[in-house]
Amino acid sequence: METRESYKQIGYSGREFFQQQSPLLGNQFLEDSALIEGLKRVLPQEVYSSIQPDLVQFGDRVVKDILELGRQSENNPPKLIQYDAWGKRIDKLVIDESWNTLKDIGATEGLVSIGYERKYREYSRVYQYIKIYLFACSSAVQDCPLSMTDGGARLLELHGSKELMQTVYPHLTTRDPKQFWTTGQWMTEKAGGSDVANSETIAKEITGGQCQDNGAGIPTHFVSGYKYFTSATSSQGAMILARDTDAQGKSTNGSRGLSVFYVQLRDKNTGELNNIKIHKLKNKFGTKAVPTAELELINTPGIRVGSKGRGVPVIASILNITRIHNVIHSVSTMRRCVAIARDFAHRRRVFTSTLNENLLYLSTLAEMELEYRAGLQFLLDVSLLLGKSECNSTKETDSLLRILTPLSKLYTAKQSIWVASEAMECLGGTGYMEDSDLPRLFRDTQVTSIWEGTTNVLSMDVWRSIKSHNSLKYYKDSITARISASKSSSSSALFETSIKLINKALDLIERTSRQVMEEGDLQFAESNARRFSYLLSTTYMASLLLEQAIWSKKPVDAQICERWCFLKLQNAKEDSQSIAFINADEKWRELDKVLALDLNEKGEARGYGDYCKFTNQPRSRY
Ligand code: MFK
Repeated sequence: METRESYKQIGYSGREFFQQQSPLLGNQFLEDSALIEGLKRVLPQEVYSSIQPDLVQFGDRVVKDILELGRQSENNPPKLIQYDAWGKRIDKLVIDESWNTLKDIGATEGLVSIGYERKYREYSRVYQYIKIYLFACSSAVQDCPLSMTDGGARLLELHGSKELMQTVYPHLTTRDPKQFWTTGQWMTEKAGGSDVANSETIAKEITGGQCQDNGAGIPTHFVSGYKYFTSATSSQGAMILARDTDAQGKSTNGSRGLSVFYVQLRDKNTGELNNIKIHKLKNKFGTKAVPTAELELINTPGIRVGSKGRGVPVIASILNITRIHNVIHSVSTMRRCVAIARDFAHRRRVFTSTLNENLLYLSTLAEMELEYRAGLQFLLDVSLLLGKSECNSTKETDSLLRILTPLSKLYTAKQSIWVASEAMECLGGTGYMEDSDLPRLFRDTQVTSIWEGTTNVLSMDVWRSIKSHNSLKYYKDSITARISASKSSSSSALFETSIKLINKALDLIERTSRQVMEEGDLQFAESNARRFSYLLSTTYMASLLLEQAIWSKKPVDAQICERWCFLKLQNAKEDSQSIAFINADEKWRELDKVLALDLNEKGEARGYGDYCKFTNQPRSRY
């Protein structure tokens, strides 16, 4: 194929030097075969046909203007100017215009609104979240404020007063960029991150009309306290956790004393902060364009949302949304990393061949792609469940969503960190260089295992969901339903090994949960919580890959499911040690190639080259 760049360049000395071509990216929807197949499975045909053109246009934008804006935002991170030349405290946040433009794009593309317009009923969430998935890695993590805005809209829908639904909700769910607001979620304090029961921020009831309508309605409380991490401080509003105090200053300890308050950050006329001092912008490992601050609220007017003392369950309605956004970001990172490493495989010649013929490179890339595909299935599944739960809540859907939200969040975060790290290695020394963009992707996804609850905190939340929602029953039911479907499928013979391994994993899950739930072995539960969550996640993902294979009827999808089970569920065998070597026979190596290069049925590779095969447009530098 013709290439735009030559492998050779003439140096100033007149000598010829080798010049490596950089990887390119094409339309991020059209080149994502696993996504297209997955969407076709989970969506009714008419919904898929209706949204497909929008996904095609957006898949193009995310490697063009959006990518450029994201890069600009990264290169111009936010700054805080605390004092003016005359010593007056101003706490001015200086935000690059590109960041605001990305927010505007978020509005016009419907990245929050699609989920609330519900044009496609329970399928709306899948549509919305796949758009954000396309956006995330190009957007300098603009998906962070959008995720909290999404959570804020859901919180208002569930717990907001009529007034807040009229004043704030329309701003969070509009497509008009001039009207669009984002909201933050301010929980974390120095004394309480995971353990929010230690929160010190207080809220005093306002009496006697001391406060005027500030754009969101008449404030009910003055909120005071120190918040240690406030993501997206450029937002217009925030949902804040604070402790109610009475006139004598008395309050209830623990999480039962907490409520949620909506705060309007800036004065609607002057644009100045409403009794808020920004003490510093956080010096973070990644997400550099996101203005995360440490700040103090000093009698900041707020409006209580939801019932008094129910702050944790009320704010959990945000957490349960933002945790799914975490899944989106993690899966998006895996996909972007694989896309870069795949294109590079076709361009990089080492030893005697290009990397697309190097067995070891293919094997590594195949494992990365496998992680991505399993993560993608998890994302599609929880997005659909969320849509179902919102449109037609049932005990089964809600309980399943309750356990799968922490599971998908904690597992995909770890997957993406591994995949991003491998992708850097795939590009060798250049992958470690800042301008290769791989370090940014790595740093930005490292936080997904910390944001919105660490792996350990979420593993304990899984046990909580089993206890409070009987969620393990619905979890097991959904897996056994897929196993039953595979048995009645015309290609059932292809699934035998997978089913054997899934059943073994289910046995181990059963024994573990019995030891905890029936024998009350809480120390065993706590010390094994992370291992148990991983087992629950990998087993569930195996069942989703099985469902995809049953649907597609493609033998290669059955092999992909089997590969996953083999690599991830072997440890479910009581006696097994992890296998040191795999019998990588011809069949195994062939699947490596299919996964690594995304070969179609004719054996043609996808996702590489100078021109996108689907649009004939030049592919973009990422
Ligand atoms: C691109 C992606 C962008 C992501 C956004 C980035 C922004 C980043 C900003 C942040 O990181 S914000 C900080 C996030 N912080 C956390 O996620 C806190 C982690 N800690 C937990 O999740 C703890 O488990 C929790 C604070 C919930 C524990 O609180 P408690 O009060 O000690 O728990 P408890 O007593 O078990 O639960 C209190 C109530 O809440 C119970 O209801 P009931 O009173 O009716 O029994 C629980 O059932 C309910 N609850 C807890 N977790 C829930 C929940 N309800 C529904 N869903 C949940 N997940």
